[in-house]
Amino acid sequence: MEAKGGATTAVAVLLLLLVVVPEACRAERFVVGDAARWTWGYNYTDWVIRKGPFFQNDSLVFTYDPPNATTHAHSVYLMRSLAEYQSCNLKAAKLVAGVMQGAGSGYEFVLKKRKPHYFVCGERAGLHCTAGQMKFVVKPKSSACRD
Ligand SMILES: [Cu+2]
Repeated sequence: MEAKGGATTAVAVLLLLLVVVPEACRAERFVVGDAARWTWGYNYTDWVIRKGPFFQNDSLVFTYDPPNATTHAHSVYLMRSLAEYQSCNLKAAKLVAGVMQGAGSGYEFVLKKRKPHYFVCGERAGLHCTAGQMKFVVKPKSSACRD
């Protein structure tokens, strides 16, 4: 009887901990595309749906090889608007990480602002964005734990 009561108490404490410490309180680090990394032809919109939701102060890590004889060069740009994102129009886009910055452990972008982030690859004048599917939108949610 006593042992059963102890087990019940342990379960109650565990449940309390789960309620008090929600998972979203921790900032997380995501490697964009996981094993596929940042590359031509991968569906990053699906990746975002699988990995989300994202929270403020989470970080996205872009890893890609520097230009060489066997791989395409890649880069990371932020679009200013949904329209520019949809059309892959890079004229007003902001360079976030150049072709060399994805090497090694990659380029880490911290999602500091609670606004839509329109990420695209800017190579080949937008071709990697249009035909290569190298684009995705992330809108971090706020978390009471981080405010
Ligand atoms: Cu690219």
